[in-house]
Amino acid sequence: MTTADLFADAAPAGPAREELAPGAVLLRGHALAREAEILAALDAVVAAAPFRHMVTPGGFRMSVAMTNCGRTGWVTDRKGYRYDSVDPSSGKPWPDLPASFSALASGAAAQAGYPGFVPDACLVNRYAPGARLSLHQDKDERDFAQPIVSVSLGLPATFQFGGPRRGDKALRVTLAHGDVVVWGGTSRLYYHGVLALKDGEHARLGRARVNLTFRRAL
Ligand code: MD3
Ligand code: FE
Repeated sequence: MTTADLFADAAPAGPAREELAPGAVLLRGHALAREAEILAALDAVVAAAPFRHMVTPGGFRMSVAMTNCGRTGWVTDRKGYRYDSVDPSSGKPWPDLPASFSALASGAAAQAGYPGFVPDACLVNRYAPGARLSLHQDKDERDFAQPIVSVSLGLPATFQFGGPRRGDKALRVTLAHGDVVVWGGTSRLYYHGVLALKDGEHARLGRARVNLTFRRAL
């Protein structure tokens, strides 16, 4: 038995740290070390604030189902996009950010070169087969100098990211269970989206992809 054999199961598929765009760092498999803790915390968040399909200001029902945890959460309805401390479905505050979520996000940000990142919001996106997120910018946060940390769980998805203008040529990258991407610096305002999820079965999450998006919103 060689050292390579011992680590065969734990080794990420590509390089551990990959620069996708200026200021954007992909940490392949970074969330796997805390997988059980993260999935248990996710179950507790979803039990307290169930997934729902929100409506865009233009009146379209989003194919991605969403919920939030943290001091504030991202919401959309006919009135617009915004952060709100209250879950509009229940009238109660969003569940607290689990300690395991905060530790994962802060640790990944530090490893990517953004020390001192403390998220106050976690948007949880659930994709069923066919669900997609069209090209957009994240502009509802107060301080664009703060990075965004994204954690992919469940089925793999094709993530698309371009540049600062909608028409900029977009690159594609597959994000798999446990992959973490930190978007900071110049890439923070890049257009990005997720192509329609391909059907499949994931050992832990079934026919779904879940993405945790950590932000400093306020
Ligand atoms: C690149 N979510 O919730 S996370 C979103 O996979 C969102 O659910 C996607 O885009 C998802 O707004 C992508 C990766 C991500 C998040 C924010 C970014 C990439 C980003 C901000 C700037 C550039
Ligand atoms: Fe986004």
